[in-house]
Amino acid sequence: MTKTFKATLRLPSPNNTKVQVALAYKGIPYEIDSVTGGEPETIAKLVKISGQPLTPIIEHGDVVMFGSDSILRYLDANFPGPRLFSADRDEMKAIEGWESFHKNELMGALRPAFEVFFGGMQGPEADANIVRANAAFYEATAVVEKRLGEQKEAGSEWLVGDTMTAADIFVACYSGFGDLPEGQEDWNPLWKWFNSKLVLGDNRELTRGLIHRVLTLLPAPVGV
Ligand SMILES: N[C@@H](CCC(=O)N[C@@H](CS)C(=O)NCC(=O)O)C(=O)O
Repeated sequence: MTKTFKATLRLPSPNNTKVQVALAYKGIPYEIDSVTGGEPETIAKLVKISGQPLTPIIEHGDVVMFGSDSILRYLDANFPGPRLFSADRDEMKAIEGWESFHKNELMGALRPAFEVFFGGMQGPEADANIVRANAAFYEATAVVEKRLGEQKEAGSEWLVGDTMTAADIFVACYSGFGDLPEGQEDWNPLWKWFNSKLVLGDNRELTRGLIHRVLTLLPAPVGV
């Protein structure tokens, strides 16, 4: 009997959309339990499932996992379909390099903007944070654009190798805040707000294309 696959997600947060894109790419059917906010009952529920309070969490038969990047590895090691990681040593290291890049450079760039949205910051302090986020985001996406330029020369439209991998998912789910595919900005207030504040900017056409190719795999999300 096929084991059911359940994903407990706080959408549209990017660690959660990473899992949704990976599930769609691999063609794995799943049920979503969508949670919002941090009410004590919600936290108690997440801790009861996985022993910790953050999402994403997945349940697959008797297996419970948390941590988006671990979940992507679990999906790749246990399900057929297109690969998220690579059998090639250099490509695997490159994918892990983008994993580190999205957590440090991209998330670091976006942090001041998250502080405004979730911290209720207003006025000149908020404006300064948005300027800082845009400057850091533009600098970080220069690295993505450069790599995609090299890949284009080599005949690929992806960050590593010739097909979409976890590297593209990591980068696109975070960079999407700067340029969502047409219409997706209306899916939830978080994306609408980011869409009005954060810009991908000029000379980012390859990055824009990557974001859109990856994020079109998302089913319509619910959430903040
Ligand atoms: N390293 C974890 C981070 C998980 C995480 O920070 N989840 C956020 C949503 S993106 C969360 O649950 N936040 C709720 C909170 O901070 O209370 C992962 O990659 O999944």
